[in-house]
Amino acid sequence: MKARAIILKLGGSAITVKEKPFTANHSAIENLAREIAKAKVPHLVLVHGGGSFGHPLAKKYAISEGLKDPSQIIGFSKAHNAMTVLNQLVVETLIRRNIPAVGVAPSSFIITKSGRIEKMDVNIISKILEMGFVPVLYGDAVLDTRKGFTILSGDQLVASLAITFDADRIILGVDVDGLYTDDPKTDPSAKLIEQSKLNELKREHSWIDKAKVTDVTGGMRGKIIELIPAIEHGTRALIVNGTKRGTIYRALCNEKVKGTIIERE
Ligand code: IP8
Repeated sequence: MKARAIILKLGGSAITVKEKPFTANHSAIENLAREIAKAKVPHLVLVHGGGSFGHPLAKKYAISEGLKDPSQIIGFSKAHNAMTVLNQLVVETLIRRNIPAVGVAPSSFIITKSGRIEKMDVNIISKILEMGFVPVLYGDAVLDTRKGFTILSGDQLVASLAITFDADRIILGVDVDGLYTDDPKTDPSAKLIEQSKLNELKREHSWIDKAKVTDVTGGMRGKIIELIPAIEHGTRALIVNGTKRGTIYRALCNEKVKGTIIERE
């Protein structure tokens, strides 16, 4: 039987130094590349976030709000370009580990409508996977049929790819151990939710159903909300700490690992 795809998202918080604009966390990228190389999983799709490359420019030029003023146009180019720089860094590090990585710009095959993916030409990604390459995509500044342009988050992209490729699992590598009952960075009594069925999660955490994707930008809650369509489709989501050594390797190999697993049933 053909192995189902695994979609691995390397969060911007795990691969860049968030508080320092345009600063990559080289040692973290090196570690991740080593673990990905060691795990050798077939049909792997990589997606990375923007971290301190894409986000400062996206914010400065209000790219998510769409084209409202001509002064934003150069900002779209800058935000997209910053992401290609980070992507190149990630791809080069993977290639050094002998992983046949191929960077693909989401803005070259995706168009959104009011911030949501409207058209996605996945033929190239299918062919890349079929040939045994590892496509490396990212959250990007993309064109939008209503707003002119916007920011497509890596999380929305991950869910959409998981559905398109009927992925076995999504692994989100972030800078905390998983989904907590509260923000563990500000609330030390927050507890890690280790395993959850989507319905239980929705029952216990009202923010999941009530919030609209657009109201919850970024943060763990925004990520979970983005993943819901893929989980409903039947893809398991695993949220782990991508900054802890060995975690991504174990998650890729389907070994037990500290984190949050969310599944349909
Ligand atoms: O870090 C956003 O991707 P994310 C990418 O996955 C840009 O939300 C360009 C800010």
